[in-house]
Amino acid sequence: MVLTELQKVDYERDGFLIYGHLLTAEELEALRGRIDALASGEHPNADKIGVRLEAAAQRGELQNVTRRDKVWQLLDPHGYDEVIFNHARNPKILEVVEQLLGTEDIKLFHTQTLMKPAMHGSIVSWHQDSAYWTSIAPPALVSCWTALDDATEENGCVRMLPGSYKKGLWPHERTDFLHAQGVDDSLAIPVVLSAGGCSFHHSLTVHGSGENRTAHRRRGMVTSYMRADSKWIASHEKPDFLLLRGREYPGCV
Ligand SMILES: O=C(O)CCC(=O)C(=O)O
Repeated sequence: MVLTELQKVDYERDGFLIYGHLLTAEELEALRGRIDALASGEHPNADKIGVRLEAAAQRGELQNVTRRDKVWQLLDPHGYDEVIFNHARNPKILEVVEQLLGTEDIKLFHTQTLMKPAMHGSIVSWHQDSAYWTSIAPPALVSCWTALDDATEENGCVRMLPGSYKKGLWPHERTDFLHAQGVDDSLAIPVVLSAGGCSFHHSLTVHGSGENRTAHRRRGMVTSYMRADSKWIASHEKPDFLLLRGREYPGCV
């Protein structure tokens, strides 16, 4: 999975790369099955994983909807399932991440699945990941966004603001979530992907996604990586981050 010069130039200019097809049909099916089992409660670890429900479900408005389709986000699903863990360390993804991070020394920062169910999937506000991930310096992580379903403009694909990562940290308003201020959304690029395709983005790239009012689900599996020589700059205790490639650095994450 060696990136072409053009792909590297695109990433350097935009702060994201719409890579396209990456998973095999078998990898995709296996991943979908485990994600759905965790969301629906049928997985042996379903009661252990952190889950955020759709806002409408939290307000008690989705009465006739299955448990699976009330879920908005699964937190760190790689910690609860081997297939998802293997996806997070898929060599095809790590090879791209290595080129984008500029090092073979790579640690896993975290993973999440954003489910975006059919008919009532809600938005992800404009944000920079590093506005959330203030414990890691430098703010230069790379995420791989894997489409588990076709991601279209209609069903709420991710939208990226090209070049936004070059301006450092943008101001964010805080509610339950962070909302980047001053975004001109007419400049945003939709990341349209077929199921099994991937995009990669820098943690300072402003991005978000719209609602899903279509009859088609839009699940996205996000795996986020950092250089092993990154620093932990929070006052609370550092968790153990898994080394996926290369070597550890003393005093670093
Ligand atoms: O999947 C989405 O809608 C948003 C994804 C996102 O915010 C991320 O990958 O950091």
